[in-house]
Amino acid sequence: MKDDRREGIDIHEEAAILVGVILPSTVADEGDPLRELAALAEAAGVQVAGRLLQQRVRPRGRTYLGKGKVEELAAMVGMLKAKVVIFDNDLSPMQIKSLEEDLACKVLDRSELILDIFASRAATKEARLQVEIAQLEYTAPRLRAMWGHLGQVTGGAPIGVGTRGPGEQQLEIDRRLVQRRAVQLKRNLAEVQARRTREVSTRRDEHFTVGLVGYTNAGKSTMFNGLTEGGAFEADMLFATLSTRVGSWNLGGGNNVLISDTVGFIRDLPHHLVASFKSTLEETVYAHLLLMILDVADPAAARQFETVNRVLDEIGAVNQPRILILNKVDVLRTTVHEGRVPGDTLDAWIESNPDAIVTSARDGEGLELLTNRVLEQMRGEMREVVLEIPLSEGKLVDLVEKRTDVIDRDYGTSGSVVIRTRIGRRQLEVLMAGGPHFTADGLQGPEALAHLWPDAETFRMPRVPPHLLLHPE
Ligand SMILES: Nc1nc2c(ncn2[C@@H]2O[C@H](COP(=O)(O)OP(=O)(O)OP(=O)(O)O)[C@@H](O)[C@H]2O)c(=O)[nH]1
Ligand SMILES: [Mg+2]
Repeated sequence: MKDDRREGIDIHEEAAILVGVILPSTVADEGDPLRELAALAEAAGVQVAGRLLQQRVRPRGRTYLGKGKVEELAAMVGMLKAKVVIFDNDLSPMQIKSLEEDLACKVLDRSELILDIFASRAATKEARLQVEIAQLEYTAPRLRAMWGHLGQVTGGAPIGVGTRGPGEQQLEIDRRLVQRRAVQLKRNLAEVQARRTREVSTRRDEHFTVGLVGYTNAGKSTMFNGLTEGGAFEADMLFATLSTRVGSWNLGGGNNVLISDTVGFIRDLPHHLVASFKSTLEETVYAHLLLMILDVADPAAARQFETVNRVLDEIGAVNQPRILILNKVDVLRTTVHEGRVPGDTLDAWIESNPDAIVTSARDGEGLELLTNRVLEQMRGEMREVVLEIPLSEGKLVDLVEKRTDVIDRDYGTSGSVVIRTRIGRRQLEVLMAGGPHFTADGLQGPEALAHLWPDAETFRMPRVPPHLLLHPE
């Protein structure tokens, strides 16, 4: 039999067999357990030729699958002329090696597939660096033999999944080269990121920033385009967006905010990828407000919601208010999923999240409501306040003049300016985040906020309707 084990392979256009091992701990998508893997495979450009599922109490050590199933799979590979087998489960290096021997074809796991999609989509220098580092770190320790073309190690091209080749004896040298390469890439990335961090923090200081977050394919880019001048790539495939785009969103009445569209989340995102993409997500972490977009028509919406929350926790985006957006409501209206009445689903989400906004980013439905809500959020509840700001804080004075409704001002002789203005709670919060440079009604920082807005509404986190909970408390 011809040996199709990975040797500088390219998985695009290849016939693939998808394999899922369902363990007791597996929280499968409703309906088809391999639905998301199939969508990922499609996004990677693979032709899905067959599927294989097995239920097991625990994975079999050597091959993950049971012995009989491996034989069945080998027969499928031959019959369907498959070139690659893709597992929904994460495999150890040994398991990949054993499976490739038994099946005589390439074997990838879910994380590698995701990395491959990222590698083929990465368009900016930063994204390319991030993906390559993640690939080096995820792939390197699992190599039975490193890719043959060492040129890539120093060449700088992203190393595609499956570019592992033969050369067992090269392993040690390769490992060292990989490490050196990773160090070098991280240094380059650190430079790019330092610049980005400065940009992000400047934007945050000077504007109200809104971050779009959500599961991949939820409609973030479509929403972004609907709210701004557009320009974001939207497509019905997973991970259409890989880098962050920032646009100006006019809320009316001369109020503009900056809104960012970024990479989507997915369950079990390879650990290294999360780490590498931290800076892409920085825009999100530091946004003043998050718009959490949910494809409410997706049968796996509850699980996707939980994933998004988990990733937000992981990257430390936990302090800002979030508005839940129930998107693709047009789909809910026109389809009936597996006997569930769609209206009930929407009602349940709204009941659990009375502040949620129902939208169809595609049709523009709900965007006006969303715009008004964000305007309210941006300003916060308004109060008339007397601010005393040292004249040395020119930038701060400038911001107050530009963004609040100034009633009068007095450039006294004390070295500070006294401004009476109408200002929203959130606006004052943002100004105070810059440091204890001024007083509001004679008070500083949290004291001023507590004094001016004694019963400010605390923010309610969005939540999954109880009956849709996957892990009920
Ligand atoms: N029917 C319907 N389709 C929508 C809606 N919003 C987005 N879509 C479609 O859903 C698909 C994904 O939309 P995107 O905006 O690319 O999704 P995304 O969240 O940016 O996805 P990634 O960039 O892959 O994370 C596209 O085919 C959109 O046309 C909606 O409200 N209704
Ligand atoms: Mg997108």
